[in-house]
Amino acid sequence: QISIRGLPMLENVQAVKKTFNRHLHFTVVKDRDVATDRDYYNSLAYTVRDHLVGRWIRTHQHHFECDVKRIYYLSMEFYMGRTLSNTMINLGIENDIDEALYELGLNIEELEELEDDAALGNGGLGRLAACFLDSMATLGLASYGYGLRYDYGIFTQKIKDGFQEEYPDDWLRYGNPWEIARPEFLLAVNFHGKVVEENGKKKWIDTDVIHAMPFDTPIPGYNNNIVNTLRLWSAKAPGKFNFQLFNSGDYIKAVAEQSLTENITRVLYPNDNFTEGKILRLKQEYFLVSASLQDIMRRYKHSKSFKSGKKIDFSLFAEKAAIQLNDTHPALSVAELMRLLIDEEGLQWDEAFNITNKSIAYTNHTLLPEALERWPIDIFETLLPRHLQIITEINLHHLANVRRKWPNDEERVKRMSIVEDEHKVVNMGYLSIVGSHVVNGVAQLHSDLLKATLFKDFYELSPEKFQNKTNGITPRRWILLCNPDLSDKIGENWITNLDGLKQLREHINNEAFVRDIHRVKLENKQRLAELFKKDYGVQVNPASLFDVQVKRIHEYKRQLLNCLHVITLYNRIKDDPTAPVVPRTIIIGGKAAPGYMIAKKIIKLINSVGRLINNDPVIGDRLKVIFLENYRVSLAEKIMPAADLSEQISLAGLEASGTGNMKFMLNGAMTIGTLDGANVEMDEEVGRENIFIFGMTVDEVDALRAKGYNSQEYYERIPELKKAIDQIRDGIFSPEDPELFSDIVKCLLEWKDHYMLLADFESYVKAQKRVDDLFKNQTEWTKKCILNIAASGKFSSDRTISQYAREIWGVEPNTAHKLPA
Ligand code: DL6
Repeated sequence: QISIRGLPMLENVQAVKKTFNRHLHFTVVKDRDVATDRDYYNSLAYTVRDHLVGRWIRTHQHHFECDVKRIYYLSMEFYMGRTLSNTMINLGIENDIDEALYELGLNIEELEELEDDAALGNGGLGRLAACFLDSMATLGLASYGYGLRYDYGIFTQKIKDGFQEEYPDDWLRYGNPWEIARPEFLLAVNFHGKVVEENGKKKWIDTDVIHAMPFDTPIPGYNNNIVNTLRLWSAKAPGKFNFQLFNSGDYIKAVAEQSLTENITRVLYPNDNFTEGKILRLKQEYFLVSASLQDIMRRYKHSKSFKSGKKIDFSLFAEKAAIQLNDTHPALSVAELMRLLIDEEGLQWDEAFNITNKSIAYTNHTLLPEALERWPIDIFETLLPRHLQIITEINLHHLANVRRKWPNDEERVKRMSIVEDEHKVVNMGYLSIVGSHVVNGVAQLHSDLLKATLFKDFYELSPEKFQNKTNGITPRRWILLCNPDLSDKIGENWITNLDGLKQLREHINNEAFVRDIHRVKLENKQRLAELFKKDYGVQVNPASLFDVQVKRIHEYKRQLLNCLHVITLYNRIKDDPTAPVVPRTIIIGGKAAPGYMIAKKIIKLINSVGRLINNDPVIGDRLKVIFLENYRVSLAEKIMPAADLSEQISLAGLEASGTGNMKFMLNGAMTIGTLDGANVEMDEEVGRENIFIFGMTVDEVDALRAKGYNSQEYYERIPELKKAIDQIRDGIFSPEDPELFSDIVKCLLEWKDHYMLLADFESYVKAQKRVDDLFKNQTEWTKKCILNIAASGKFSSDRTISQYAREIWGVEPNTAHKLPA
């Protein structure tokens, strides 16, 4: 079988070698006697980048000439991971490059490992934005990502004595060959000041100005010669920042203060599904919004329609620009676009609101109350006084609307107010809904719950606004790049049409094919086992069941339920050391927010349980527990291809979608999961006989809560559960500090077990037994894995983006559209 990566072309290989040597000499300024591996990485990155440049410029020209509608994806997070191999794959040059480096005596895989992840995201929300950029470029949409260029991305996690420690992620320390600074497009963003009225017009004056410097990263589509742009803003103090200090002669202090203003884009807030409410975060959000919207406006004004000197006609704005809000973090877009249109461009309120509403749409990514943004009014008063006025007025119009529909329902009016008088806060979710023409959730269940619970009143007011867009992942990174051997085995029609995988069902009784798929998985597991040996000094059995839970550590994701199962498996072996068992390697990874104490304790518990189990000679290689340090995109690329079992075990109703679940499925792992988020749709696609579903449904969770949930009952009734919890409480895993995990035990027994682990334990353990039974028959197991791969087509982000394009943005996606090479 010929690899889908094709054969290298001799003349291309020679050209690559020449360019590489030229960059080493002229760009990196080294010769081969003194060059380091990092110099080689940089020369390689510049060589690959050269292939993007012409395509990038031509894409811009093409979009300008055709005066297309632009799609703007505004997000506080873009979790991009590495760029080098993805770029080579999307441009189809990786074989030529591989061959050239080989001939130069260099190891490409070692060089690839030198690239730091661009980790400007926390988890699913940020990675989704990155997958969307890939799909938008592949589908030929004229799209731009807008975000912040944090100096420090998500912290580096180190595990010391089983505890998480956080270190700054200095990802730019060696420079970034993938970005281009664009000082010529620098913009001013205003803060503070006051609002005055002049000739009946509002003016925002006496503001503090901070400059936004754009850095552009190319986003190549797959095999279509399109290169779009991710524009990230970096804060820069204006030359004469704090004029008074400069004038008073305190030059040193004035310059030092400049660097303080640049703190706005210093660091990503490390919270997933949690809002910390710090002023610096609101400043970041406004900085992103204001710079991006000014940029969007500037592009609109310079578009071909107005080049001939025609008067700028804003009535066309929503036809030429779609602005998608990735959660409420960029919700200030509603107020800022109104401000730009009214205060800067002189439009009337109604026209401005109509344009704003038609161009903006909002995606909600969570129902968790602690993640919903509500900013205190007094912060707005000082930081963004003009925006507070605009929001207040939007709210007046909105509430008048509510009263028109429900004339005698002041309770409802109060509930629906964007400005919550009682708590003196602005509800950013409500602002986003009112300012948008479409609101969507990220999986069907989640979208239904939004309408039935969190946004029920708003759904009743404008049912036509509410949509679902089930999440997806890009097949380029999440199979072609990370699992080349599997990619080679499954044909190639799926790369831009993941539904094409359906045809694998026809091969399910082809023994040789099943054996091939089984071998690919085993080899991927062997590679991962080597990494465990090297990085953690733990020897695992590659034939054991690789049972994986990788995601942010959060109580609702229930890593603790997994841990209770691990302890149960351990106890069973100890109780009957001669009984046959299916050997398992339990792999858990993820970061806890630095201030989330219980989540950090859970990490410590997993490590402590692992320490006891991994060193117990009675257990041997029948059970091993690995906590993966510093889980991130580039590590996920090694984990997904090697997993047998994917743990998606959140309490039903709380995981909006999940996207890790999709990555595992596409790479041929079986899923054990609750009917939550996108698991529900995975179950529909693959069929209940090919997935391990357990636990309560959303309705059952609600019913149990309504009845009065008492976790103690389960503890008393289920001996294996009681034993595991008692062991944690009694310090079996922490003899050096027996009280260490008392909070965890209290969460489960005294503090109501909010995420209902105990209620789902029994059904989880039974489902795990079904997993073991199937794993004993490797052929049947592999067949089901193949059926999972075959059923994963729906979860391509190309499908997701096509739906956004047609149903929200009003543009037509097109995989066939190619620019000339
Ligand atoms: O939609 C992407 C991702 C979902 O897959 C996860 O289920 C969900 O938890 C996550 N949501 C957030 C919310 N953060 N805020 N705000 O990260 O979004």
